[in-house]
Amino acid sequence: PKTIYLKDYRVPDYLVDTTDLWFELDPKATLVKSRLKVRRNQAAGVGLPPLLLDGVELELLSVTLDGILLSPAGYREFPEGLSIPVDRAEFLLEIQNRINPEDNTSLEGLYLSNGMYCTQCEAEGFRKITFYPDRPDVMSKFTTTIVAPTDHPVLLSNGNEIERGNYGADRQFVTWEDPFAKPAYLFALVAGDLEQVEDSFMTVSGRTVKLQIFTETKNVGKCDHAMRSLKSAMRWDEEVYGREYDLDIFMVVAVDHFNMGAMENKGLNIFNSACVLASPETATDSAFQRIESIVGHEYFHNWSGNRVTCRDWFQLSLKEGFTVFRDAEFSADLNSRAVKRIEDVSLLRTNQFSEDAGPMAHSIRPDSYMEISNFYTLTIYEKGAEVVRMIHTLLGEKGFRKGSDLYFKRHDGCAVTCEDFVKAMEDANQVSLTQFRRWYSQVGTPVLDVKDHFDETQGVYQLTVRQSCPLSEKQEENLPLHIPFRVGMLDSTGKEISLNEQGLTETILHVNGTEQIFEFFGLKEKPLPSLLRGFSAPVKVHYSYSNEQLLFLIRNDTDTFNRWEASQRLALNSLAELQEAYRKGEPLQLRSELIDAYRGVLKDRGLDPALSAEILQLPSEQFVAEESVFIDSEATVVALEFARKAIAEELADEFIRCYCELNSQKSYSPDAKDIAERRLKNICLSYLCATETQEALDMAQNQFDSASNMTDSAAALTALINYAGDSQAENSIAQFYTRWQEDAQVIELWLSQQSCSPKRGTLKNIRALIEHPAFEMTNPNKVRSVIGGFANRNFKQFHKNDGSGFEFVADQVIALDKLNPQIAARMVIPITRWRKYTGAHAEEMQMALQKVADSHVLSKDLFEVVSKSLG
Ligand code: B3K
Ligand code: ZN
Repeated sequence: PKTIYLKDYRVPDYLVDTTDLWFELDPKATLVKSRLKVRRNQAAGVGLPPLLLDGVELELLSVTLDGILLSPAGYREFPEGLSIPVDRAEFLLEIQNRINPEDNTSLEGLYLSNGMYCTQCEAEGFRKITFYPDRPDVMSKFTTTIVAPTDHPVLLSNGNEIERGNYGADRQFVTWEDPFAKPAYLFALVAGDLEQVEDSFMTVSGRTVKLQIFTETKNVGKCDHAMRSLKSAMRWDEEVYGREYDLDIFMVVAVDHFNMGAMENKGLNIFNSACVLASPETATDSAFQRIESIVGHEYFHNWSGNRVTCRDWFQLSLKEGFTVFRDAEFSADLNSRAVKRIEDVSLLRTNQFSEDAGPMAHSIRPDSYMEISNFYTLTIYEKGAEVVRMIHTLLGEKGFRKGSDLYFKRHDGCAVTCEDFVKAMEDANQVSLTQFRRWYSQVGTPVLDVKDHFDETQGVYQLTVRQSCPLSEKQEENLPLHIPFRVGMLDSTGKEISLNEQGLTETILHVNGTEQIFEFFGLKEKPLPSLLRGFSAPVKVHYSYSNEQLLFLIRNDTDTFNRWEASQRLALNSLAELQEAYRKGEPLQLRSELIDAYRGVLKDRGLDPALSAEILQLPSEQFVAEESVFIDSEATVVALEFARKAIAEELADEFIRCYCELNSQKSYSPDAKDIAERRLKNICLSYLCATETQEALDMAQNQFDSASNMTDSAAALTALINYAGDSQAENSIAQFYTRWQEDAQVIELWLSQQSCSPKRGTLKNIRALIEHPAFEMTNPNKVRSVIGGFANRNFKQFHKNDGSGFEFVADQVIALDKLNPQIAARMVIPITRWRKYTGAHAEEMQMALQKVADSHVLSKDLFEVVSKSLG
């Protein structure tokens, strides 16, 4: 496979003004006819080069140019496309080809899911449908006719329906027209026997938009939450960004076989069922929240992605980073802002930071790739969103809005670059973001080393900030970044200190050099700094807080995020000590500060339960691992298990009291307050069960037997799986399956609960799960539940010292690659991080990876990841 470079970007030679498509659907032989009005792009230069079209796995039937059928000598077909010599600057090109949706297990292009036809074109899936200049800077107006047998009554595509009727005796057709020019990656088609849930939305200018969610009949009762979320998102985008919806209809379709969460196709969003369907009985609180945020995310793409799209795929973060930032703010406005921030930062630090430190590290605007599908990463999405958030921080709410207004106005209907986004932000605010731009091109997680000094006689407090970024072959030189560093300070009574005459207690320090000193005057005593409040930049901060100071911050900081952050640091310090003791063969003992902190949180009735829940959670094994220079997996597991149990035993009374207080029987609502209370309650239950006492397990069993919502039911089941004796655990697993076997979303949860269990998730059980009738290797959700759950979230079993976990994953990856390369390339990631492990452990991971490399001719997707990790 060859590498594609950003520096090689050239504007397209030809543009396509209109695209008329005709589909005659058939599982094995779908006929596709396309009619393209093609025009030479003057901006590309003089002369008439051959027209190059992308096409993969297509059976070409005919090519017609301005009505003249070309003989095979009139064009050249090659493995991934078609080249047609042309002699005029404008022409009508007609192509007919056949495709096989049934055999398409890559879930890219046109494929079948439970008998329903659907498409996924981003990034380069349209070329699996027909020959086309499949690149986002070719934007065209699409008209689509779908012909299908009558057992597929619902026929959908982008835009508005303009015609329908019978086609012969036993077929029907529907024609759709999308008035907005769009790149092929936003094309969509759906055909099936679907039911619909309908509602409407009145836009700010008084237009009524029809809203429809399509799904299989059995799921019509699970669409309410998505519909509510959609309407909230439409309102929010009007209010916060001044963005109105632009078509008369907005459709959402739920699909069971889907490679990712959802897809923002113009007017016809296609969703992974797991990201749209929910009811209190079947979906957990986190599923409710995920649905709200993904529905918002896809809806927001209509402006940040569709109306203004990407020039090329190196600019992916232009739409994804911005849209993640938008959906995060949407969720923060609708729920608990503090918790949303904590969750997002947690994800970033655990998973994006490790991506930065791993073999696939890239900047948010990468400069090369082999397979673009591999670059739908946490770096592009989450770090990209952090970069947009920093612009927001630097410009302020109003300035940012001025910038986004200008961006949308200037570039509406265009395919643009990250540079255009930054430029609009600059121009609207008359500021320079020259140095800030380095965030787009530099790889790696920056580190801020902070030291302080207090001059008692002068009352001057100095913060010395040094920035650095680990170098790698990806980043041989790092220039200083512009980092907005939000700080506050506490005095010895826990009160905030004014940092200037106006009494401001918080400030943003502009860190932009390698080393800088910031001074604060008129202080009576040495303050305790509260650094990087709200996680104002995606960096690591090193400042040596004592454990007493961390405890003080947990209790007194006014920045909610930093209270949580202090609890994480305190826990990490304690875990590091336990690991050290374990390595030395000394007796393990957990620090009293951590217990004191947790006790304080459990006793503080005034504290927001959402924050209590966050603070009471120990860092995950994955985060502990990410924070270590070299990972000792055994010591990591031992330390966490020991800490969990010690906390549970020490605070058992407090956990029981808190659990009982919150264990009400009120009816389910997915609002922030109720979610927080359920979360706190279930954290208490989980700690209690870690003691493995009969009393605790009885509580879990009771909750499992009587739960009226999936959050409580699933939490109880997890506790039983992880801590109850074999027969009690197995009974619950079986009972749960019997009750929910018909519900795909619940079964996905059930699968992952087992594969993530440190106890039950032994390899033997996981192998059995793969053979279970509920498992399907061609369904990415099931693969993610079992294989992904095991490799990403079952640290203990996956990292077993005999290497069996790695080999198992390698075998699955090999099998998957032949079915679905995109998913194979995702599942292999946990074994590519071998360089961070020590000794035999690293060797075993490397061997498993080598086994994948040697197994067969790898897909482009898998080849890129494996070769970069072994190299
Ligand atoms: N834009 C899609 C992602 C497509 C991934 C293709 N491999 C979903 C989203 O980010 O909204
Ligand atoms: Zn997106």
